[in-house]
Amino acid sequence: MKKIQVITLLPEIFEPVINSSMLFKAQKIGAVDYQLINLRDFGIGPRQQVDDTPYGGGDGMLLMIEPLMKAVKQAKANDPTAEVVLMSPRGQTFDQPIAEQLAQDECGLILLCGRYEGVDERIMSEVDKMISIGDYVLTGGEIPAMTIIDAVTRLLPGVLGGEKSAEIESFANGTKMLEFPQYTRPEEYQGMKVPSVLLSGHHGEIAKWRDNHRLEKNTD
Ligand code: 4HQ
Repeated sequence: MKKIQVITLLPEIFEPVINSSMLFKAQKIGAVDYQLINLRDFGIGPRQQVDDTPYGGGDGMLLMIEPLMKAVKQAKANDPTAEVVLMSPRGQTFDQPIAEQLAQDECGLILLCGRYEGVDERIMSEVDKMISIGDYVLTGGEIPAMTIIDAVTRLLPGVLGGEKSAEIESFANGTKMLEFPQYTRPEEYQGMKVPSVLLSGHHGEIAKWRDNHRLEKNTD
């Protein structure tokens, strides 16, 4: 069972994602356990403050070290061997091999989601790695964390059902190939026909056609 804890100011936005079909099923079969930790619960004072202005000046607010540290400590108490991952544009860019590695690792995950202009740098003393989902600036680490949760969970044993996926899907052979074109009913729609070989029942011919029609990644 893969344990994934998420530290966030917006735990509620994870609910519809982790309760959607594939991720819900993954929990049901015991492949994964998600735990949402609300950073606000570790806020300071009567207002449960979690953010403050940066020393030295500058725009926006930073998440303060004290609430971050308390939240991470609690997550580590729940799962002492878990790896702490900070969502950050400074991190390694997330890809399928990283997803596979995270899915295979025995240890749990603690996904730390920043908001505002980021986190007090001193939290790095608790962070094992940083992951970025790409070179663009988001308002928070929640969408990156959901991306990792989705990509990792579907790779856990039993989740996709059968032994499907791995070989057939994109990236599986290490080359950046996308899937072959696929069709379902009807055989003809507004004059657009399904390639006849796919209706032929000749498995060898179908495999050959699919291999010849794999769509290469668009690099423009
Ligand atoms: N962030 N991949 C969270 C990102 C980001 C990304 C900027 C991280 C804002 C608060 N995270 N801070 N790209 O844009 O992971």
